[in-house]
Amino acid sequence: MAKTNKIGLSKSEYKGAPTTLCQGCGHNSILSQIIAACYEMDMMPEDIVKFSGIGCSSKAPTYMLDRSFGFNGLHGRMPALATGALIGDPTLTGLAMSGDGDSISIGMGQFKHVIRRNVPMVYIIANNGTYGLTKGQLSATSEVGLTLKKQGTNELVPIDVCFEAMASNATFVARSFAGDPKQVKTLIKAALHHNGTAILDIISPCVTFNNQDSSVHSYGWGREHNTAIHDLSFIPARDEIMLEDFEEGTTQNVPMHDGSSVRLKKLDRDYDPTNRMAAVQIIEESNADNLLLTGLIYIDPDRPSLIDLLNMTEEPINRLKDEDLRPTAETLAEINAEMF
Ligand SMILES: Cc1ncc(C[n+]2csc(CCOP(=O)(O)OP(=O)(O)O)c2C)c(N)n1
Ligand code: SF4
Ligand SMILES: [Mg+2]
Repeated sequence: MAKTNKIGLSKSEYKGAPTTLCQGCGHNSILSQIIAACYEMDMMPEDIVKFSGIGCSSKAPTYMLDRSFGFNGLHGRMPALATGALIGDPTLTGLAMSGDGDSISIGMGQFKHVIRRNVPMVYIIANNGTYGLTKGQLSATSEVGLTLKKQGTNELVPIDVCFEAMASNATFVARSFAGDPKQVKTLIKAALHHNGTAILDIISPCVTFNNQDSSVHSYGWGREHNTAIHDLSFIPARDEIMLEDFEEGTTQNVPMHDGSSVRLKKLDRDYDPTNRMAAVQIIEESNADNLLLTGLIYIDPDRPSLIDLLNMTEEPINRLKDEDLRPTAETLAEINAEMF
């Protein structure tokens, strides 16, 4: 008998079709952590809706959660369809997977606006600094000096995913590395409980087109330069936090809107992820110091999401019947009268 979680599902019930991504691709490792997080958090797959655009990263949702809803949209246009779908049914948990090309090149406008609206969804950017699916062109996150077989050397300054998210007033910004599965899983768990857009920039090496040790999106560089800001754990609402578990002065507990919390244990630096200025500064500093700084960079658990602001009906609008939606003749007459 396979082991099951609290809702009686085995881990294999969170899987999808067999992957067609290259062996060793960072995206495969992110998929395994999403599957593990949803299983461990006892999530019902049918309560999740997956979104993606175009790219190897955007193909990836096919290889997980095959009992969940899913929508594979146009290149770079996933945030708009996710916004519409989640307004249609805000009871679903939105889980988006995209790439640096999909979100930061062609989809940059959509990326910034979904963040500004704080649409409640997990938004993973599997960032490999290249267009993997179309065979290795430079992307908007490729570093200056990166030389790829197909395009030669990049001379343009890269766009930093986390910095752009901060500039758009994101309420959850984290960076991780596909080579650090434990941290990836913890951040996914926290992101799934955030009431707003949770941006996860995960460095996810493309082993076929951009994995030379000198590349900042390679396994070699990541392992060499990965520096965690803190040690993270996620505590679901059902697991009461025992105060005596806290070593005073060395841990910080960030409560989330649903009663769960993120617990941060200090490592080398004294860093508070609820401080916006500190977040902007740490992103800039880590780039200047050539570090892959990973962890929860910023969180604001209190800002209302788009769904909170829209004052939605109790019943999701995709389940309302015609008679609930159609105004009566008297109401229409009143509206018309107000206009003259
Ligand atoms: C409108 C449009 N332009 C260009 C393409 C070609 N195209 C397909 S995937 C892709 C880049 C994907 O890169 P990324 O999002 O980084 O995904 P990866 O494959 O690296 O995971 C491009 C340019 C397309 N499908 N549609
Ligand atoms: S081409 Fe690159 S990004 Fe695409 S599946 Fe292969 S390793 Fe992954
Ligand atoms: Mg890419």
